[in-house]
Amino acid sequence: MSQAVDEIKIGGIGASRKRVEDNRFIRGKGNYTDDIVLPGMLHMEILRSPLAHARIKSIDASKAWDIPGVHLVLTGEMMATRNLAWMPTLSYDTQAVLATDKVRFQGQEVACVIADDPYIAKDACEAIVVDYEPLPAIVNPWQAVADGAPVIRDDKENQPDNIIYNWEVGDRDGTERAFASADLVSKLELHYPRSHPSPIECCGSIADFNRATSKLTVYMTTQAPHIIRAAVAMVAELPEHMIRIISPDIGGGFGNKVPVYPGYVCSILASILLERPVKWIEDKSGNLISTGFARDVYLTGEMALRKDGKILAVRMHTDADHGAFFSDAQPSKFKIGLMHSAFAAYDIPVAHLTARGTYSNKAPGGVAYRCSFRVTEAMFFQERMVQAAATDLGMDQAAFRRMNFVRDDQFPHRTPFGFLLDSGQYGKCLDVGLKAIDYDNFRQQQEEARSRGRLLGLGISTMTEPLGAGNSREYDILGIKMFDSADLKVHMTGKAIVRTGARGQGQGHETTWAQIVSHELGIPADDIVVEEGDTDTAPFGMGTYASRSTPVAGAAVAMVARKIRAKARKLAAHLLEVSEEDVEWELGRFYVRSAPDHGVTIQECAIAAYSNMPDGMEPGLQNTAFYDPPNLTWPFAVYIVTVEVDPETGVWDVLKMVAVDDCGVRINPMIVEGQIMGGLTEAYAMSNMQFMTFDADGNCVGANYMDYLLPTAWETPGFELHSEVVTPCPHHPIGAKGIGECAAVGGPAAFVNAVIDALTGTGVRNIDMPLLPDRVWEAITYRRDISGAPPVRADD
Ligand code: MCN
Ligand code: CUM
Repeated sequence: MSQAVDEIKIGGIGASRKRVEDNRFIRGKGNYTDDIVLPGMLHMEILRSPLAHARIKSIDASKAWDIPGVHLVLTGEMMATRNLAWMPTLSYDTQAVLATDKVRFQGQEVACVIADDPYIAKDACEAIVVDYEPLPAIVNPWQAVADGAPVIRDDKENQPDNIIYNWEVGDRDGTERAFASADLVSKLELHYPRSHPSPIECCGSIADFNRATSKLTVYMTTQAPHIIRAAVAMVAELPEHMIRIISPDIGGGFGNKVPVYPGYVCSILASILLERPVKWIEDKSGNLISTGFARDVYLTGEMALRKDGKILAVRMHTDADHGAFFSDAQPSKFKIGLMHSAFAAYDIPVAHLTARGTYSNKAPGGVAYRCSFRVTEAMFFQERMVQAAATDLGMDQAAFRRMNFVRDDQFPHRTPFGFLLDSGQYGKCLDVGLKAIDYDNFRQQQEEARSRGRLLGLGISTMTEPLGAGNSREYDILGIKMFDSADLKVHMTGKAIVRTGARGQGQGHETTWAQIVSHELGIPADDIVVEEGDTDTAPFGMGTYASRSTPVAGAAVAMVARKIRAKARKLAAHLLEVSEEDVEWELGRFYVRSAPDHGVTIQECAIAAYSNMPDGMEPGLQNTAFYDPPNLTWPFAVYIVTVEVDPETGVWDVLKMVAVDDCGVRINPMIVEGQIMGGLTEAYAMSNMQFMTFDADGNCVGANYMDYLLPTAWETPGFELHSEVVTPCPHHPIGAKGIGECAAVGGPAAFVNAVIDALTGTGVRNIDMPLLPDRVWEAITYRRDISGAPPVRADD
């Protein structure tokens, strides 16, 4: 007699199942790109430009060719003969693969050497003599648009200046009118500095072209293998079915592994030319100086306020410094990503956003480091602006937010920029957070401490993040609609394999996708293997970024499991000798409605699909589901931090941090908590210690791990996580919303707000991140705002 199974026991939704991938990771048995060794494999190294902006007068590679063990030296000139000196970017721009005419940022790829081993290749790179004629460098948007500024992209026709786009969204006139009727207008200006994801594993690829079969296999650190396959097909003009992209284990992505990098393209061309596998593994400095930059936006805005605290309108302007090539990976329709998600959680009648993108002599930016397309900047500005407005009004920080939040009964809520929020309980999240931090009590302590010259501060930050692009109506990358798919095969013994087009980089997909199948079918999670990352076997998907995997691929997993269940129901009816309408489902089994004891397990249905199917039924138990989400999912979070600032040194310490995240139904609560802790750690690092900027010559200052500090367990504060608020996503098959980035998105403003709050009375409105001690000290001592915008003096 069969029985329903216990969902938590079989590792279904809600089970804090240990991550199955960790079995190999913690034993050192992961299989990363650099672990792969192919017979006859050669090694590639890249020569990078020491200058930020310079004309290339000549490149002499003869000495490199002479070094024993060197097989090939690639230069821009050679790439050009194959039409590969330039490649298209994901934002309809072009990017140099290897420089031909000019170098446009420090660290730009100038030449590649392919040799027997990486050391020979590196030495040979140093033997290449490049004659540069230096040009003035541009390191911020004001220099970019100044009269007489050198045109960085003189390679492009119809590009007379350094402006990439001017974009706007919202209601300009309505916003004007609302401002005219305001009692008070509050203003804020800040710079969100460049930041870098710095995953432990750098980027890399092994291209393996087989002349006999015409097949190109590329092992590659990519978060989006199918998109890369399409890009390689277009760039290298190879037929797509002859390209196989394999993304093996990834040692952290955080957005760094979304773009197409010159190193990938060069290794592919080298393998085609040499007919041998060619491996390129980026070194740490190469990774830090040339790939994966995020942010670098200047944000200004104004808020129109009524005396009682009601927000009447918001006006925002963004100047985005994209570096030398506009290579953002983002939906085509939105020039500045989802910046217009700013203020979504607040019930604001009308708003207007303008954005201008400019080129500079910096590495291409726009990788949305742990961020759904610029939402991090949007939420940072939002929460810094909200704090400034409450301060200007003389209102309590929590009360001001509560008064303006979208209320529970307003969902689905249309924002002034046109998004449709799905669901949420913002007030409740705030209540939980305030209680956890003991808000009223802390405010009292703060007063008392102040009277004794001690500076305590409390910072609140909230965030709501549009996660799960598409729907395909509005979201595409280079015209390819954004949706995902999942493939599920149930073997005859009831074990299964599920594959998706997503590609986890440490998020735990191998654990959680199995849990979704368990939830839908009652098959124990341990009986289900998850596979991602091989374009020859995985179904199509847009990849893993923007925390879109659960909202889209995860939904596809649920939907394909439901298709399997529908077929299993027919098999059950056949086995139970009743009509399908008389069959009921409970987790793991079908039974006869009128005789509940009379049932069959899902495993019995599986074997029947191979051994005892009804006449006329297609045998087997496997299927594919494509999922085009009807809307984005909108998780919400409240982060509250208390700090103490030392007025003598500017050093600040976190006293306590609480996080209240509502990401709808949690598939695996432990994994969700891990995601939040990781995100908060990165948020802390960005706000506190990660310093990387540019001097007037375009030198990347701080492109080393002495200045750009990676947080360790030693300095990272503890976090108190709260999971009691759960608002299921109404349009997601299992009610889940994304979570992967939320804490990195909403976290930074909490830390900065706390430090600024500690400085109450000094008149300081803003200190740009990172809030290094010297900046905080200077703000306190001279009672002034501190800008971190480049250029800085080279000795800073
Ligand atoms: N999850 C869950 N319940 C939910 C939501 C998510 O159990 N309601 C689980 C998921 O099933 C998945 C994990 O949490 O195992 C993250 O899911 P999701 O929010 O869908 O995010 P993605 O899987 O799409 O991951 C992308 C996101 C991004 S964009 C960045 S950047 C980032 C992040 O994940 N990079 C990471 N977290 C990272 N974590 C690690 N370890 N390494 C990275 O490179
Ligand atoms: Cu946007 S960094 Mo993540 O989206 O890969």
